[in-house]
Amino acid sequence: MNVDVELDAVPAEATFTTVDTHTAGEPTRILLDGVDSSTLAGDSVRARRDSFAAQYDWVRELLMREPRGHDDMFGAVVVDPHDDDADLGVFFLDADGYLDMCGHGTIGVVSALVELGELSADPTVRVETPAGVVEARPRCTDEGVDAVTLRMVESFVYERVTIPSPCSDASLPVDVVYAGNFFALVDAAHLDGSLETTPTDALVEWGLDIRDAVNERLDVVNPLTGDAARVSITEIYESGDDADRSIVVFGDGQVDRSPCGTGTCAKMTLLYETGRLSVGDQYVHESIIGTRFQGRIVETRERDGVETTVPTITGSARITGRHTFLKDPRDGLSGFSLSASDG
Ligand code: PYC
Repeated sequence: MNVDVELDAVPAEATFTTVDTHTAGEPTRILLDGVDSSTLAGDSVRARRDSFAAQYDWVRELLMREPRGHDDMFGAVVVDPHDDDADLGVFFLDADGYLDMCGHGTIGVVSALVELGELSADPTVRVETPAGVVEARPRCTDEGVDAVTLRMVESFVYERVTIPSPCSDASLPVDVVYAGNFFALVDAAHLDGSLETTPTDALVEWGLDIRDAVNERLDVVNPLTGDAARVSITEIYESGDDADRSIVVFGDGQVDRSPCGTGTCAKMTLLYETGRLSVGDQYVHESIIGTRFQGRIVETRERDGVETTVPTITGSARITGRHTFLKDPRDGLSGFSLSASDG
């Protein structure tokens, strides 16, 4: 998404309140206060996200990037939902931009808000996201929220394309799958080396090259909404005995430390479509740091000629801190990255 920020719209002084969580190792900095949500126009959380991006992209840069964040920081903004049936609205941001849906972030938001007493731990909490409404079921103990199960948006296999391999002269098959975001899914067996032995930097470079190559070849249009889209995430996966494993690369080279909620759904949908996972089967997905989500396909549907799955994922988040972030009027640095292509 291209965002034009009017620099003179950035106030000299500002204060923001966040609660920070990690879900299976991946951070979510949740903005609770500091942006007047009545200025976020639009008749959906997606439109409110776009309104935020047009007016407050500097807030994303301030909170996600250095010196308050870092290149792999991830965040969420809690807003009023538009959907009458939803309990809250949430959209997602990172050091580079915005994603339509995020599983680890939704688990973080629901866990934190319930533990802070800002959301009642009803059996089902309906969360409106830019990709649609997802249902969250927090599992509570005396100590707080132990885990959250999300019933995610419908997922489908979009297309299979072949691109040049980023690391050899061979060609590389890529499955493009929608699960709230469009993914490029690649079997690590088709690349040089395994996830364990290949340096993370190389996997990140390949992930970005693969995403670029797929976006060059495909004009993606979501068949369920008619919206034009881009592949935003690459997932390089390998199979294991008791869990499948993957590395998930997005943004300007961010690596998800969690097994990626939407990525777990994309992988399950691909396995279902190729007959390797059945409705109801338990699926275990492991991240690049060894943390896990459990998943399941609970339903399949046919909509407008598209075969879709309804996946669920379960994971745990913990609060890591509560912050009051300041923008001091003497501070000329409002959020920078050493590696971001736009500075
Ligand atoms: O959990 O869906 C997810 C996600 C997307 C990007 C980072 N995490």
